[in-house]
Amino acid sequence: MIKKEVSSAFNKQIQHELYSAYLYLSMAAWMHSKGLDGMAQWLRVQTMEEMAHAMKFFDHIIERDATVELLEIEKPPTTWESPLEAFKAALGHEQFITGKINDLVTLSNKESDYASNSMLQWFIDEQVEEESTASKNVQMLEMVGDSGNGLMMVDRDLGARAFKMPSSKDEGGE
Ligand code: OFO
Repeated sequence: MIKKEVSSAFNKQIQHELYSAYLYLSMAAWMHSKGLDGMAQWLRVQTMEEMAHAMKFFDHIIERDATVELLEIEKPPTTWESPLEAFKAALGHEQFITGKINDLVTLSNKESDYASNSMLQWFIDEQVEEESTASKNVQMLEMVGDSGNGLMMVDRDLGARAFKMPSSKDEGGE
């Protein structure tokens, strides 16, 4: 059985992960509206990864005999000044999520909840990857600046991303 304080914090994290999915889906919609279908594809895959993250917390709560309570999801922004600004916002959001995961680790340590702590280690590693990928996208877009050709190349590159369905609860995607 999981302590109430931990399960409440995990329910809150489901909300954060679902907001991440919502945010990236909104960015994908905006990219499509600008004809940047490759960047939209990358963000659509990211949306599915975020859903998988939310489901990891969902499953953990259920497995520990507690109750999932879905909380309200805020409306995300719908427009950005440029693809660069959108990806900068994505990086800032990932840094925010890393802070939330770190807080959960601190809580699980305080409560001596070793099972939760073990599950959270996957997220610690995942956030390193999430921030690194988001940061690379920002760097690429900063490099191409206003070049239409450069933007098209980045669009093609990001469009190659495909979603890998997690094969077990220990895998959350690529
Ligand atoms: Fe769930 O890692 Fe991004 O937000």
